Formats: sequence, C-alpha cells, structure tokens
Amino acid sequence: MQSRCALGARRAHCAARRCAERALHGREGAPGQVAAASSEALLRRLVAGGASVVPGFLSEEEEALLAREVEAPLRRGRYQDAHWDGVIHRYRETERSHWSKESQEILQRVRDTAFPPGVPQLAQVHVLDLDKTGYIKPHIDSVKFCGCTIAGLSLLSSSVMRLVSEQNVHDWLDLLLERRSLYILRGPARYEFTHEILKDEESFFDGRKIPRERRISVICRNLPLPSTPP
Ligand SMILES: O=C(O)CCC(=O)C(=O)O
Repeated sequence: MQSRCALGARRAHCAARRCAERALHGREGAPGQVAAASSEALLRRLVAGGASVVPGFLSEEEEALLAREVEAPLRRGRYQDAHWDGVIHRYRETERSHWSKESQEILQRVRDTAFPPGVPQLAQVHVLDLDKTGYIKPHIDSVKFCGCTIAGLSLLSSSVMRLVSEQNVHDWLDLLLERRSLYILRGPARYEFTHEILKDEESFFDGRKIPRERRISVICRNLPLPSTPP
C-alpha cells in the first residue's frame, strides 16, 4: 500500500513539479534553470520522486514580512560555531508556532504547495539563520523527527543545495535556491540523498558563482510517518 504521502502527491504538487520540469529542459546555464545533476536520468528520477524548486514563490514584500517577523527571536541568540551534531556551522535558529495572520497565509501556501492534503504537519516551523560564512554539511533529516516532505523558503540570499546519493557519491544533484524560492524534498531526494548548503567559497551552480550572504530559511516539515508494524 502507498503511504499517505505518496497518495495524492501528484495532484498537490503539480505547480512545483512543472517548475522542476522546466529546469530539466533548461539549456546549460540558461536563465530559469534551477537544477543541475550528474546525469539527466538522475535528474528525472529525483524530480519524478518529488524534488523541486519554485523560483519567485515569495514576493519581495512577503520576504520582507517574514524576515522582519523572525528577526527579533533570532537576535536573542548568538551565531553558534557548530550545531550539537556538527552539521550546521555559523548559525542561529528558532522554532515558531505563532505567526502573524499575513505570515500564516504565506505558510499555508507553502503547505498547500508542498504537502499532500491531510498529511499531519509539525506545528513548529523551523527558522534557520546562516551567517554569510555559515553552511550546512551533508546529512539526511532523521526519520524520528521528520516525515516524508521538507519544504523550505529561502530569504535574504540565494544559495546552492547539493544532494548526493548515499549509495554512490558520483550521483549528485545541485538545486539553485534563489532568494524568495521554495524548495521541496520528497521521495529519493528526502531519504536516499544527503543534502547540504554550500559555503560561500564553494557556492557555484552550473559553473556560475552564487554569492552567499546571510540566509534565513523557513522550513516546514510533516510529522514522522508511523512505523510499519513488524
Ligand atoms: O536551510 C535549509 O534550507 C536546509 C536546512 C537543513 O538542512 C536542516 O535543517 O536539516
């Protein structure tokens, strides 16, 4: 039987998917291209599995609104050199379940775009603030804390997210996360590939430098899936 996440995914995510499919057909370095992979077959597999990027998901006003709203809670902390598990560097973070009405509307749009209808979601939205020198090392989000879908908004800076297969390090996919875009990781991209945010020195997409500035991501996740009975 298919999981609830798999059911209905096609319908709920067609807008995001159309975008990723456009990326498939972009010529090298062509404007609008948001994904580059070690092979076309791999790109197709990950996109078919539900990995996508929606450039311009937020308007400038929406980006400013979200950034303003998270600034005060973020400022209560100092940038940390490394996360407890050593994955995230030069960061501060917070989790929020209460948002202004305007931000709630934006987050609802994220949920409607990224998650199949009826999938129980984490009430807390993760807000991660990476300093200009900050970066995230390769990892897979723990299945204990996160379900089948990760959906993130990028504020203030573009960046490159790299996915690398756990089975074969030669299989990789780079996603161009432009400022104000939404990315969605699902399927093999969620479970079989590590993801990372490249540091400024390494931040290139398809040979093009993508300068890293301070970046805030606002990330929605669904609840871990119930484990299958033995
Ligand atoms: O900042 C992002 O968009 C990715 C965050 C991430 O990889 C994580 O929190 O596990």
